[in-house]
Amino acid sequence: MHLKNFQSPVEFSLTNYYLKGEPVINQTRKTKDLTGIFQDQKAYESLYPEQLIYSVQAWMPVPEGTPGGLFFGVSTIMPGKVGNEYFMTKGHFHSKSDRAEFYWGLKGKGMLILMDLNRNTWAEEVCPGSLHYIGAHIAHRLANTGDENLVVGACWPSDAGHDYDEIAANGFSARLVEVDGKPRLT
Ligand code: PAN
Ligand code: ZN
Repeated sequence: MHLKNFQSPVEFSLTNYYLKGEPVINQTRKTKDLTGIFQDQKAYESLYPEQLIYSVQAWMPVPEGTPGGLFFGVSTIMPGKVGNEYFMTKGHFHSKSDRAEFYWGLKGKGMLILMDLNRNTWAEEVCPGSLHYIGAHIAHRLANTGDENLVVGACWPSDAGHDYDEIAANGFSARLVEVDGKPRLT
C-alpha cells in the first residue's frame, strides 16, 4: 500500500477568486474583441478598445475534446454598460450541444441569460452562493448588473467545446438592459 500526500497542482483562492498553479489558462475579452455583441453601436464605439470587459481563467486538466473529462473555470465580468445594456459575455452553445454545465455565483451581482433551441430566452439571478444548472442545448451568457466585479465559477465537460457562431449571427432573442435603474429582459 502507498500512503503519500500529494498536493493538487492548481489552487482556487476563496479570498480573491484566483486560480493559481499549472496548467491554468488566462483569457481576456476587451471592448475590441466584442464587436457586434452589444446593441448600441455608437455607445460601443465610444468605449476605449483596450478596456477589459471580462476575463476567464480555466484549469483544463485534459486536452480540449477529451471525452469524460471536466474543466473548471472562473469568469470575472467588470461592472459597466454599453448604452443601457450591461457588460456581458459573448455567450455560446456548446459545440457538442447536448453537454451541460454548472455555474455558481461567487461575488457580485448579475444575471445568467439562457436561451433554448426555440429561441425562448430567460434569466436567473446570480449572487454569491447561487447555483445554476445549464442543461443540454441551452445557450448561456453572463451579465454584470451590479457595481463591482461579478465572479462566477463554472464546470463543464472537456468535450463540450464552444460554438460562438450561432450567437454571433443571431444573438439571443432578448437583451438585458437597465430600465428605471433595474435589469430587464427586453
Ligand atoms: C464559461 C464561459 C465564460 C466566458 O467558462 O466560457 O463565462 O463566456 P464566453 O465563452 O461566452 O465568452 C463557459 O460557459 N464555458 O463553457
Ligand atoms: Zn459553456
